[in-house]
Amino acid sequence: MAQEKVIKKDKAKKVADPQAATIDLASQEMIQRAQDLGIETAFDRAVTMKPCNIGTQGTCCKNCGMGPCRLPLPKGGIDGEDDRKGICGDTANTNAARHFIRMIAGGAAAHSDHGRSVAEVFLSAARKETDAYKIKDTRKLIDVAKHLGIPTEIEVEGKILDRDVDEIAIEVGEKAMNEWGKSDGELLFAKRAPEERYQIWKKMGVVPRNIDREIVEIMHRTHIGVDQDYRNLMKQGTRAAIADGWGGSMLATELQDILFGTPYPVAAEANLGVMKEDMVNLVIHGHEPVLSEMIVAVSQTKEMDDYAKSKGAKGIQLSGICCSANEILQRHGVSLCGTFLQQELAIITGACDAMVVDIQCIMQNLANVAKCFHTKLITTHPIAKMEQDNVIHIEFDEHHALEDAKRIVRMAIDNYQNRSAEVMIPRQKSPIVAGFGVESIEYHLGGVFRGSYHTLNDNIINGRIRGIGGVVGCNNARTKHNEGHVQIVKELIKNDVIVLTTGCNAIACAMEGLLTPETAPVFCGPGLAEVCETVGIPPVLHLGSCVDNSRILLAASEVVKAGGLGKDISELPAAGSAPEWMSEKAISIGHYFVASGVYTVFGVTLPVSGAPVFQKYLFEEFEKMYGGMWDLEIDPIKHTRKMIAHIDKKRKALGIDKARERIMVDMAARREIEAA
Ligand code: XCC
Ligand code: SF4
Repeated sequence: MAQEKVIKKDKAKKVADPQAATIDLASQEMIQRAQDLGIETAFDRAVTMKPCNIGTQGTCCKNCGMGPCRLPLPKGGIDGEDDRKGICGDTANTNAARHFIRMIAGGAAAHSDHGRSVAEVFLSAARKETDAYKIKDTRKLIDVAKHLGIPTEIEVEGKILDRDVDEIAIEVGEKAMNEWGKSDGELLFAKRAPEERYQIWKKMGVVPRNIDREIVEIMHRTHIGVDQDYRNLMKQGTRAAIADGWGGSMLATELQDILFGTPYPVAAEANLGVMKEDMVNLVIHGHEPVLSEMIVAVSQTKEMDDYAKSKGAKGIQLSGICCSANEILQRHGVSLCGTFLQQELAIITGACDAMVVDIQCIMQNLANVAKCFHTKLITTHPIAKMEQDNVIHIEFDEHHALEDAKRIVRMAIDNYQNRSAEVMIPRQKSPIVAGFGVESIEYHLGGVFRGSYHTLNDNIINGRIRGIGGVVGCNNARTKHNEGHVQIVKELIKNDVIVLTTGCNAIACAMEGLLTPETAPVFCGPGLAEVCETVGIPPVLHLGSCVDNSRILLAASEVVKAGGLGKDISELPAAGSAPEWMSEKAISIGHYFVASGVYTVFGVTLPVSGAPVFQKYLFEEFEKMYGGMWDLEIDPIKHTRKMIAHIDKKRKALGIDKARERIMVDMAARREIEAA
């Protein structure tokens, strides 16, 4: 009887409907293939495993051994006083706020620890302890030195001379490292925000002291019996999120740029179709570009190319998943293999000879999928291993970086001949132009000599560009892969909102073909199309990985500095969005956007609905304090409408709403003339 039950259950095991799981044809094909081969993917598990209703509401506390204390919202809502309590007496607000800021801590820790690793490599490069890494962008080094309060000139016998670059680099490395744990002072980059913003943070008491401390303090304050006021909890959540966006993430971005080069526009391709049947496919996945930089360098050598040819392949095809992909795309034009939800699918092609992973967003199920093929799955980071016995660990160390990278590339090449299962690479791929950043936007919109944000500002003021949308974040298996990303971005550009993108949203846009200048006349409203066509940029600008959301903060600050659009980020006609978020990093990003004055809308879900008072605090009260606030909107069209309504509200406050009406009339009139 019992056995029968098991069999019945097994038979009834549901799998994902590929068409319902993703809008991407390549992914549909691979999900179907996985099912045909009896291989389970995240898409299948998402339909078989229901999310916990109480966790979804954000009101399940397990911060001590008396819990978990679950405080679901009653079916009919709260009638009268909300008397829900955990054993310790925590209210639903405390419960949800604790959970929310622990997510911020998790995300801020992930970004910042990544930044710390980069800073360590940076310092050893500056001290010349490694041959593999050298300071690449000295112009940016000088710029960042200034923000860290490091002198870049020196007076010798009454003359002002440039300081030695190596000396500056060492000091930048040391000063940067100090930002994680210094004993006094405050986060140095906080002053890179517009003065008004900095003063708001000062007034609210949320200027971070150092990066680590704000994260540790969250763990302390959410321990049983410490901070039990959701407002005070969120104050610390805010301080830690700022420490991420303007600290750990920003340092990661800046030091990576100095070390590996500041991105400038590059052409590449995106989607599983970038893999090649007759080449060695090495897929790089994760977030920290320290190792991937070396793999790119090594795999481009003649030695490795010859070696690949000696094994019968035509060469080595690198491609990337998640943000390691974005990093090497931005700096080297390496093509994108796919988003977070396509990681298993890359292996299911049967053509992935090796997948090398570092940290973050790496699904443990990769090991199970790799077992079904010849794929070598290689972990490389001391803090990110997998228990399965088919996983190979090659611990990466900056002191023998080139050797490690060579070992990995060789392993992929050696494995080329072991392909057994039939190879099936989807055909889909799209051309893209990526590699944007604070510097290249300035360059493109102004030219190298008169590079500035004035052109962008002018076009916002005159209404051709309605506003700026920062659309970022993950994929989430609980919602149709890429649907929200693509719909929201298309709707924004249709309404003349220029989009700055990072992370998996950028990859989704890339796959959809939105990252080319040619999309402007097809998808954009007339104003944005005109600007993009004149300047020759795509309407959706790929700014990089998730730590590179710091570029959006700095771009926004540059826009404020260029003038005419108010004195603070909160005055800009801009809005943020994470249509398909899932990681704790996204919560930290969302919150530092909010803390920086940006209205930020998330899709899918937000773990606050079980505590309506706390939710109202985030969605409404925050605007009064910081000018930015949270929102949740699952429907992509309504989601975009809300962003645009906010942008229009800001245009009106700036008194530039009329300009747009004029220009739209002008353009309509012009079109009529042209048509006549
Ligand atoms: Fe991960 Fe950065 Fe999210 Fe994509 S967007 S799923 S965090 S890879 Ni960062
Ligand atoms: Fe329950 Fe309070 Fe312990 Fe959380 S801290 S598990 S609410 S008793």
